[in-house]
Amino acid sequence: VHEQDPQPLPCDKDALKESIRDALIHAVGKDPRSATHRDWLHAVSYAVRERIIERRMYTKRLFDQEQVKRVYYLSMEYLIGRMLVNSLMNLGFYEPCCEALEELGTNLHEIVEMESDAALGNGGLGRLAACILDSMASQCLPGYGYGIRYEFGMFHQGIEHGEQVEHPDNWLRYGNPWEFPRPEKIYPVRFYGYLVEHRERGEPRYHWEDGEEVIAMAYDFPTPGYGNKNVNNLRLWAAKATRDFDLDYFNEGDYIRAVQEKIESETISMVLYPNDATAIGRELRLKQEYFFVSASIQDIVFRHLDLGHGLDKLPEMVAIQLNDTHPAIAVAELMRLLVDTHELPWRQAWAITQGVFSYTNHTLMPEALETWPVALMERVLPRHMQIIYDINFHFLNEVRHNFPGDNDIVRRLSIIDESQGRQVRMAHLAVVGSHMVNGVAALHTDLLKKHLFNDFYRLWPSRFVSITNGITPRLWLNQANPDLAALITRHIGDDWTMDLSQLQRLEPQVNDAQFREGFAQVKRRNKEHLAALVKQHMGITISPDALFDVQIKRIHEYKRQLLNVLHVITCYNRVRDGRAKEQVPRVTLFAGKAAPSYVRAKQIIRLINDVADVVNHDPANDKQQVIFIPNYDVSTAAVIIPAADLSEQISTAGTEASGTGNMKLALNGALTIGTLDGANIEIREAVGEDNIFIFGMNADAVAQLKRDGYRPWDFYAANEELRRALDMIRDGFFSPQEPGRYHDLIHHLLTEDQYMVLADYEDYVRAHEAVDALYRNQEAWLRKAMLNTARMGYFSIDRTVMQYAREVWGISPEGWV
Ligand code: DL6
Repeated sequence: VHEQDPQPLPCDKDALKESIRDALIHAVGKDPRSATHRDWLHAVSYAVRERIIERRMYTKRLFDQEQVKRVYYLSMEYLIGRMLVNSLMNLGFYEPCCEALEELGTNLHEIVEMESDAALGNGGLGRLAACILDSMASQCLPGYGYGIRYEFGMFHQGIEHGEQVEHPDNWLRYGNPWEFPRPEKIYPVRFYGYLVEHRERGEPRYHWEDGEEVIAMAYDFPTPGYGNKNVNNLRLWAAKATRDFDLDYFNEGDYIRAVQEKIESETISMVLYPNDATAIGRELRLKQEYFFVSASIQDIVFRHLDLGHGLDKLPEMVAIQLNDTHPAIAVAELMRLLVDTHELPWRQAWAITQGVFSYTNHTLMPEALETWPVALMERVLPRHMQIIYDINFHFLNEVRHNFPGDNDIVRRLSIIDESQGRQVRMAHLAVVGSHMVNGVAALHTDLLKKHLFNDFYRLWPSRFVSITNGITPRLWLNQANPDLAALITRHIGDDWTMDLSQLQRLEPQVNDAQFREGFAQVKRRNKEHLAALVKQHMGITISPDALFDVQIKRIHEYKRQLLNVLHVITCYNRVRDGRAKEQVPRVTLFAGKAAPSYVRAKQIIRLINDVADVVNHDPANDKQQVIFIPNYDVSTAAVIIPAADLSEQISTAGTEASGTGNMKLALNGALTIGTLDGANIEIREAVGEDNIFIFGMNADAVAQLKRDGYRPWDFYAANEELRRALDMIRDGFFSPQEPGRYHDLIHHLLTEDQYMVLADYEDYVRAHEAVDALYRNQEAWLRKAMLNTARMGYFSIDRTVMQYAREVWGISPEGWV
């Protein structure tokens, strides 16, 4: 604290009350007597952010002074959710703030509902980025996030006549108290244009000229850590026109044309592409990627130099993590800055670049792997294309040296894919430009080494590590499930919030009837809470006595919501046949968005709703309800997860890189029914195989069946219940007004069934019978649910981040403050 600094603002109830009232009048401009919930929301947020920004300044000074190595996380997506309660809990202001608001005649629970989710991401990848930011701040690690300040985040999903309709997410409409615009923090970003070559001291040098220049302007989102005074920063870039109006056009009297250029530049950061697990391949997407990468790399280099370090010290002071390949162009951008702007020799620049970057792969799915046509790259980023050629030239020389005479491996490893038009393989650029590459679960990393990156692995085995994903216990247990958090804290204290392995101390409590009772009551209340939400938003009454069977995630064929639907129909048929005596009453809950252009995923949503319509309205069916909760987002997840009994993690083995919903649900005491895919394998190891329902083929069996020639028809022919369910869908039983609605879907399943739904059906139904049997014994179920919670400590994001810190970023707790 410097002498001239003001005293830090006090954080007791009275001080908060004063600040809130002051903010309401002076910042929001409202009379307390007529203020709405939204006005109060903004007033509280301003009162809280004043205190956050103070801590941010101290944190920055400390990191500068201590000359710490900084970590920069580059991600196209951050799925943050609401910020007020998270900030209050991290800062320890939650209780005093509740009291302050009570005294001001309002109530925190009501006003938080007015806050929009910051939904700047699609799913797992973006949520992981948000968890990593929380962990870095909470563990006092000097970690900065960089991304895009999308004007429109993930679309709002409506369901009309059973179908998904997309509405724009205008999350900034009422202003955003959590961001600090930095109009002075701007960087130019160039696109298109051409290169001018000249020679300096015999060396060729390039000038990238003309084209289109856009300004990237910073918006800072300070991110407070939990239970400490550390506040890190997430810097998101917005695109601004270089000149607000093109003066030439303006002077010529063409006012509209003058404004048009401004609008076109600013579209770059306008909207998040709502695609999960598919590469987009659009020019605007490439521009988004380069836009935020260029601004971030310029900012990182500027800060490094500003702190007085030489460029040779970059790898010592800076680690940059590439969250998937979306920011992979950063490798070429740093090379451009080092070679063209700072005039470093190529070899030195390359050593620095490789020393700085590391890359996380999040998918094996071929359709998600980014490639860009060389022609497009040449046009949009001519200098980068040239740098990529040079990187590839040096790299392929190394390959030839290591595998003399093997031209095939050269072709396979090349950054340029020549097989179907010339394409830049962004994953190859990321691997070549990084010193470490990681997968996000043990199986996933294994498959990366065996298949996708096998040649790279043979070349550089020590470059590959596995770092299993994690989740933040601050949001996914402490905040989302306050009653369970309080129960746990009463028994083992609250150290678990920062050391989740402490949960194992709950294991002995499994034999304590009182604890079991407490655990059961918490689950019951959470189910009532979810039932109230379903009633409020959908007008449907569901009974908390039923088993809540939950599948919440993006709608995608590989995640196999269809398998779940087939089981629902099978159970329904058993009810109709009077063969459902053993079945426990169930509510099968689905939630998730489909990419707007993904026709089959949207059809799956429609099918779920069609099946729900029939099953829920059959008066003879007292065993089943099917619910599709619209607009799945972080806030909805925080209500569903604590209420779940059963967690559906049923992707085809070898397709889900890790999953993180599986972790959130198990931590909150849901039992998993799942395949041996992604992190499910490690969850099984952690919770014990008696406490999880595993079914279906493993990744080897899937690969074998594919090699042998998979014939889904054989499975259809061999299983009567499966046949009946598929026939009902195909023949319009669930869509009588349009009997042919699902012809194509069923035809596809019977002829292709790429994700082997039919092959895993029988074992899935068997596993569900085991679920029913266990659920009938409530005490046995409860014990297993508690063991799940007690044994999930390993899946804390703090463990994940610590592993990155030590194994990838080259920093250890001793290295930061
Ligand atoms: O690593 C976070 C998350 C994993 O848990 C999911 O299994 C995986 O599907 C997801 N990957 C993507 C891929 N997008 N791209 N590219 O979202 O990452």
